[in-house]
Amino acid sequence: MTRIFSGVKPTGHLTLGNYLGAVRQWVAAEHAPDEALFCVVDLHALTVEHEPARVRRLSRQAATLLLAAGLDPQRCTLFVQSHVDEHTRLAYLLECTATDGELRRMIQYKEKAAKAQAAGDGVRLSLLTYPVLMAADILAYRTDEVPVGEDQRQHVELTRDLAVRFNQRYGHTFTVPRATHPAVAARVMDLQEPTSKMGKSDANGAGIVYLLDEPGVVRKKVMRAVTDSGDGGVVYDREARPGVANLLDVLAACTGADPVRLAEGYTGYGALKRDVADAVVELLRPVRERHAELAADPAEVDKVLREGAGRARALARPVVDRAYEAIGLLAP
Ligand code: AQP
Repeated sequence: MTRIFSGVKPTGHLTLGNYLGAVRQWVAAEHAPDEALFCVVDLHALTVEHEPARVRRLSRQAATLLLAAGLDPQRCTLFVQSHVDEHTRLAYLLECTATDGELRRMIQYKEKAAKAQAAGDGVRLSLLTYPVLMAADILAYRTDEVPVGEDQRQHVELTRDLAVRFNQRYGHTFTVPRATHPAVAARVMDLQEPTSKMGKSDANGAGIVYLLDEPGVVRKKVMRAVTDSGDGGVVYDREARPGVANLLDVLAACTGADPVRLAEGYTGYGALKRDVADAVVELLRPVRERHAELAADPAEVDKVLREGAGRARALARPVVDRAYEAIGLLAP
């Protein structure tokens, strides 16, 4: 049986990028005969400037949205990272396995550290070490597959390196996981800045479609999406025409069609944008509706998270205990 693990950071409201790049794969995975664990990785949200009450609110909202998107607590384990101490226990051992140099090479660290410095904020040490905590999240469950968007490729590579290194030094302890990405829309771009990823913590919401945006707001954002200059018509070219390629990718992901073939059906951007807006509104409609129902009963969501944490802890504890013993620590 394949074991699947993935997570989402409560750093903002979930976006279309999160949905197409990750969450939709998670929902599909729980219907396969696999064992799947999904996590609101709240500790990762503390690596940049944060407001405590907002992180708490967004954590419950993310869990509610994951349920609304179709995760079924009878088929998967849904929990909050900070509820399972094994993640931080294991992270320390992996910090003793990773090197400063390999963490400083992480693209997200470089980008976010530069952003924090530009804003006059200090760069939190946890921003540097967070990929190690992410490795612990994954390795604690002897995960086989990590369904993520393209932007997480480098972090999963690091996780693999750490698993291999730990196993070689201290004896076989961890499964070496692999990342999986959707065939299209593995990297949904910002509608206003189509050379940058659509990220939920970005300041300018105009280029970001949030899962809970009203249909009218979704339409406005899509219709105002930046397209590319040039009179080459509608063609799929990610390098030369990133804005149009992004819209085609989103439409392809919503309809199951091929983005290159889709481009052949359009002569102008207006019709393309209208179709993208319709498709996204329809894709998100059931998620918004279900979210409204679930959000009315937060105690039920909290119960799912509590039970999920119990199941997760039971899986992670023996793996982390084994790692403690393997690395040379005396059992209590
Ligand atoms: N634009 C995207 N396209 C495809 N997949 C995406 N993911 C995120 N953005 C896109 C995937 O969604 C999962 C959860 O993402 P996350 O919570 O780790 O990160 P985020 O939504 O991108 O939020 P932030 O705070 O803006 O973080 P940074 O800037 O650090 O990425 C992941 O599987 C991710 O790949």
